[in-house]
Amino acid sequence: MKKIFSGVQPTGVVTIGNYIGAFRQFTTLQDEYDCLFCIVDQHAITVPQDRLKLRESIRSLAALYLAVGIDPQKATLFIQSEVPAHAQAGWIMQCISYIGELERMTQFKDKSEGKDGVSASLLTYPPLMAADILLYQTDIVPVGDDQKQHVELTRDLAERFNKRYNDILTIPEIRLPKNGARIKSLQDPLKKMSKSDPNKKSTITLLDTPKEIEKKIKSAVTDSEGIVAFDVENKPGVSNLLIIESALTGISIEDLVSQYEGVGYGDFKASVAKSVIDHLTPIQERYETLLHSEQLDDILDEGARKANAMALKTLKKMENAMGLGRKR
Ligand code: ATP
Ligand code: LTN
Repeated sequence: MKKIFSGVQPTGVVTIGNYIGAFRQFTTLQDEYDCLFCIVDQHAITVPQDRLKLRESIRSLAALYLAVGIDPQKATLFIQSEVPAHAQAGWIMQCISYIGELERMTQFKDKSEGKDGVSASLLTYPPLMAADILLYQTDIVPVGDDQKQHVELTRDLAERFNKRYNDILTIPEIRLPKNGARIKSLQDPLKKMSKSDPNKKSTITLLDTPKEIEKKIKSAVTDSEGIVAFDVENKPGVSNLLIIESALTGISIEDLVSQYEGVGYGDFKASVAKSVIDHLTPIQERYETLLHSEQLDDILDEGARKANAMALKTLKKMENAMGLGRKR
């Protein structure tokens, strides 16, 4: 079976952007592939995090993975910091990365531009992500559009390693969702929806109440035309809402647009909100049961055990090829 690896940062509650762009694919992929899903807490600390909130986010994210339908019998769910090989292989990947290529990453530029005291880890984030992926000899990485550059760098680093040392690492492919690879902020539809956005009105999280969802969609930025049509360039706000509704209901954008003929923005938004609420309600019910269960800890323990065994195999091969330590 081909291998899939993907990671999500525990940096706040998962948004419908994360869900549509990444999470949702995970549940269908687990039937066909050997899947590993990782809570990448070491990536989260590249920017300062509150200790208690980070702990809470890790647990919440684990429960959400399961609530959306990840089945621990089929997929391995684990926490990055519980598998030390990630940091070890991350260091090796840093050693074969060039500063220039890391400085060219748009995520680094976005997160560091104009800021004082930028951590070194914000720059070396992609080599750690490469390690995450390469340790499991991953074939496919399902992510949203914003991660394309990082997966391309991972491929370059794997090829570089294989050429320089030994043909050890599998070169992974990226898999983008057909629909909704980049859901936009509700307040600025030119920016991506991001779970760490300080403006809570910009995002809908998987744990928002129906009231919150209605309110946020009602205040979503649109335009003054008053016609529901799909035109990403000229009507980014309306188009974003159409993409969200289409992704959650499975109804095509064309069909939605014809349904909304002659309908004003007020009713359009109410209907989008209803679709979002209907989709999220069963997920939220499952989440509440899982969050405080012992079962959640058992699943994470077993996930870490399996991931450790797999990751160590590749790490040893890499260290041997490079001459690190003693031969094992
Ligand atoms: P942060 O705000 O902390 O950077 P994020 O919202 O960008 O977080 P990540 O944890 O970095 O989320 O990403 C988790 C997954 O969700 C990744 O596969 C990423 O590509 C995808 N993703 C993130 N934002 C969006 C979005 N707006 N639309 C579609 N997919 C997204
Ligand atoms: N960088 C990703 C999170 C991430 C990831 C990974 C995704 C870390 N390691 C490995 C896929 C595979 C992000 O910010 N979305």
